[in-house]
Amino acid sequence: MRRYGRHVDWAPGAAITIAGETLARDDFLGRVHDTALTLDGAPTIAVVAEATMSTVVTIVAALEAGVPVVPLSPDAGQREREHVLSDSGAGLLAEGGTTWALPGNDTVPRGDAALILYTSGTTGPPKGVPIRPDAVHACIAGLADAWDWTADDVLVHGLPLHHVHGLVLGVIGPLLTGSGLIHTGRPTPTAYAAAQGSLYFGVPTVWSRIARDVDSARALAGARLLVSGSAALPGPVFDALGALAGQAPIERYGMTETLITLSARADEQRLRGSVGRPLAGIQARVVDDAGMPAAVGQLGELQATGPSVFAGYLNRPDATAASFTADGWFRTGDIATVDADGIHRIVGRASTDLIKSGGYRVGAGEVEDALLSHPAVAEAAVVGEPDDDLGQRIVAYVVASGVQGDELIAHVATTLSAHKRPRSVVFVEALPRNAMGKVDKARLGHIPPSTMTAPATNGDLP
Ligand code: MCA
Ligand code: AMP
Repeated sequence: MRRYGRHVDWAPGAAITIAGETLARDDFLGRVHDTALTLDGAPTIAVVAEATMSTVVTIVAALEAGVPVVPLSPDAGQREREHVLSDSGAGLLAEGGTTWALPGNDTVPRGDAALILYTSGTTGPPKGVPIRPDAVHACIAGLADAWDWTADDVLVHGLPLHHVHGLVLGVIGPLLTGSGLIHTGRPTPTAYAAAQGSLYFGVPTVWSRIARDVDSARALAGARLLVSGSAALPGPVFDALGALAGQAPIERYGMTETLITLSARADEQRLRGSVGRPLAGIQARVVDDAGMPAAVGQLGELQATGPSVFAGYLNRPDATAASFTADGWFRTGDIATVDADGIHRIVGRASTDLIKSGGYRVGAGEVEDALLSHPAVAEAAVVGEPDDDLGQRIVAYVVASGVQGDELIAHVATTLSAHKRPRSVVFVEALPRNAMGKVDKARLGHIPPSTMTAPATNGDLP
């Protein structure tokens, strides 16, 4: 271990490549160290998380300097960006190699988080999740143990850098384990195939696109371990990769709030649909509706506790209180089973208002609010419908007049972010409601649309 700064020991190791730019490990850490010196004592820094070397250096340097980092989605619209900047109290903003002070915020005292990541709930704007440095270390140590992840590995992925998957696992992971990193810029099948690494990360959409691209899938035959996470890996994709790449991916499960809690192990048999066991230091339990441990094989809510679980949302004591049980376990909201061998399966989510599309968590309420902010929209209800490529596609049912579907899709993309945009808009005369007047989302999709639907060119899959 070589010590840089006061806060982190980065491991020596192999080169770092970000979207085509490569630096030897020492050169990378040297640049990080120089930048960290300029950030000493700085307030919380928001970083527009483009997949570029200079952005990665800035993020890692802030971590080294002990300055909390708020990664911003590069495609965040104005409303989302303003919310994240004001809610986090970031005093600096780094974008495209330039860093400037955010007036009004630069004197806000910073907390002790390494990262503040924003994640969606069922309603309202995204919530800030402060992630402690020791939580990051515990998570990577647990994954290194489960996956035999060492400095001999070269990790390949092309995931976005404003979430746990791409940033904590995908960038900080290599810097703590010593493995090399090739970030492919975008997670395309051909880029994954060309990289020829030993360890690969992807969301199910990425794995399913690779499985459909036979040559790229076959090119992964030399890899040591393929890992899937962020959403459920479809069984046919698991099977196809097993046949084409000679190995199926292992699955691991986690949340922004908890980091990774469960994973299949590299040295165990690969089981379709299983997310394995708790990582070292993590405890998990499946609890029935009465709050009692569910019997083996029975459905219940997955709850977790351990060193990588967060302590509470930023500025949201109400949401924090609702997320923990009386005995201090985090309520994931995911429905799971555990078998007699301690192997977990994720079966679904308790709320239909949290959508997973392409591995991104999107709150239905957030998209509905964005749609309602358009003057032509009177009512809106948003659901996730099954999709072969994205897992779930965001579909909006709206009561509106004088507007086309593509305009509403663009409105959401520019207000929130592109991945939160509905892939299609269905215009209806009225939303189905129950006796209490609440929208009955179970009946959406079964109501006759009115004459207008969004044209298929706006993100509709064939
Ligand atoms: C299209 N675009 C638009 C519009 N339509 N932009 C503005 N307005 C519009 N109307 C643009 C987009 O900006 C983008 O541009 C391009 O079209 C395609 O965008 P998108 O549809 O998002 O791409 P996709 O191909 O469908 O994306 C699939 C994906 C992506 C690559 C798999 O969903 C993805 O990266 N997912 C990863 C999510 C993830 O990492 N989740 C981790 C969180 P451009 O090409 O310029 O971008 S979960 C987590 O962290 C936990 C702990 C866990 O378990 O891992
Ligand atoms: P996020 O907070 O964006 O990190 O999303 C966390 C959510 O992703 C979890 O609550 C799960 O619903 C989902 N998730 C992550 N990994 C898996 C997995 N391997 N299988 C099924 N769902 C997953």
